[in-house]
Amino acid sequence: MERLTIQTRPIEGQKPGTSGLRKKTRTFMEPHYLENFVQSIWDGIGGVAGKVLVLGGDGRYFGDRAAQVILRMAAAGGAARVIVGQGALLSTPAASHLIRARGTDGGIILSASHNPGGPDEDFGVKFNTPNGGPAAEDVTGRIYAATRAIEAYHILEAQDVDLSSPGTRDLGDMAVEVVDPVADYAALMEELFDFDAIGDLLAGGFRVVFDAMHAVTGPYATEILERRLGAAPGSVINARPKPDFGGGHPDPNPVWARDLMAAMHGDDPPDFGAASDGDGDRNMIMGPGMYVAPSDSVAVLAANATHAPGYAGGLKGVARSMPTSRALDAVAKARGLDCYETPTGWKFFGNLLDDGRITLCGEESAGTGSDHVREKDGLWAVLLWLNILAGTGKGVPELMADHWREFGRNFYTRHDFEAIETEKAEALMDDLRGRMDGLPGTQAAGRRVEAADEFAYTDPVDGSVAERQGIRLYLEGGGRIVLRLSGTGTQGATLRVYLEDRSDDPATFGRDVQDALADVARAAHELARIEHHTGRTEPDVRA
Ligand code: VG1
Ligand code: CO
Repeated sequence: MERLTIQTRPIEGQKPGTSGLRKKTRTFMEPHYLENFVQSIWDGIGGVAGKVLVLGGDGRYFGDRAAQVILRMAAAGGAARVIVGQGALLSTPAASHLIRARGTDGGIILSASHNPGGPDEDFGVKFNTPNGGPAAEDVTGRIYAATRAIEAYHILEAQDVDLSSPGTRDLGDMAVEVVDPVADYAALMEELFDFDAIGDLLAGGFRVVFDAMHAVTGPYATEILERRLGAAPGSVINARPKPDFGGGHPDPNPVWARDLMAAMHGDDPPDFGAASDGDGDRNMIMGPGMYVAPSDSVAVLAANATHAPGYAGGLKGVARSMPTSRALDAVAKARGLDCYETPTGWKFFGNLLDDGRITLCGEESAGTGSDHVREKDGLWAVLLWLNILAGTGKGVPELMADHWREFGRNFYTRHDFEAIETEKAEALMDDLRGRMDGLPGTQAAGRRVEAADEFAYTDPVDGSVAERQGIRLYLEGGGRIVLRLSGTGTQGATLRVYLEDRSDDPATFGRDVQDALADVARAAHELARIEHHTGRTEPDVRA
């Protein structure tokens, strides 16, 4: 097998975003595009010689091809071993677990997560470090610098490696170890949760539906929910991973999780509904006729986690991304827990988890997780919910009502304005940044602005600083508006407007969320001059 050195030149725009490098699939398929980035990963981490890596992805179009290229490049770089999920499949949390459990030097996840897949849709590559988490900014910075200086990459000339069944194969001097993608992860879940209690709940007639959205969690959910916990066959829907996710966005929200929404809003709905995203790190939770906002979900999990054996000893602390609602803060305050506020993106939780400062954390974008891995984890959240429902004997609506009665309610929604021209979106942010200091004391849509700032974060563990992480406008009475631009989109810019309002009055707890936030939304439009800058009056998605 010959080791080839291919001359190349830097390619523009290979800067990792919120979660790895995400681009149109066709961009990734252009000559040298993937190879340049993979070589830059190797260069950014000081080479792969002698290293052991994990490799897998969410099964989207081009993932199987990309996996073979990465294996040949790892072999050419002198890697000792790559542990690959069978069929090149691994959910993001399962990859994180494997990286940690096997003591490896990190791993590559092939996914664009909740973005759609297919030749005309999106693809992504993410590098995770030996702690199992997404590479922190210093590492992604070195990778990006390498993409700008690259002159050549190395690749073995070889046939495809058979990834269709478990076993170890040679690729040049490197071992390719193909593993069952589900087994180790399912074993970890059995350690954390009371499978007997959840099994009894299900055996007692409690019905669940889990929408895998034709993405990677299908095999995981079928094994865990149906086979190990005894949920009725067919409880997992859209269970077969497809390269194009059946044509939809594998994004578990009320817009895209249509089948789940139909089931939970239909006649005789199941007692519990959930969905996950392309790569299995997000979760959506529903009760009969009821959507649980992710910001509430993380608060409920924090308040009740001790029902699960893995958390019976209590929590060390909690964290949420800045735009996530402050429902979690209310729980932390009542329970005397430290509560950290981090920039958007899971990589910012890594140090807090590694340093033992927090046990549980979450983001408003349907991501929740704990120190069991270093990624957010969709099925983990589903199992913790089920463990809590089994432990408390309550249904979802009752649990939520009790939660709000105890901690108050933070009404919350995110409005996304997608595919805006990048210059217009940046002009909006620049304009708001420029006017920000003059906003406190002014009124918008009948609400008084109390404070305004731009979020910057200093990591309490290593002192690294992340600036310009979103503009925050605080309104009198506990309201808050946050604006930031997405770092995962592949087309123009997506403006995310996060709206929150606080109520301690039980008479309001049943209100429709969009109604309850209508004035905060109007204030956001006025203050940020959204229509003036973008021409938009309505968001594309209300999550
Ligand atoms: C979005 C979410 C963020 C999440 C990220 C990756 O980023 O807002 O909370 O961590 O996606 O999630 P952005 O920059 O587009 O707002 V996943 O499941 O797509 O890896
Ligand atoms: Co994801």
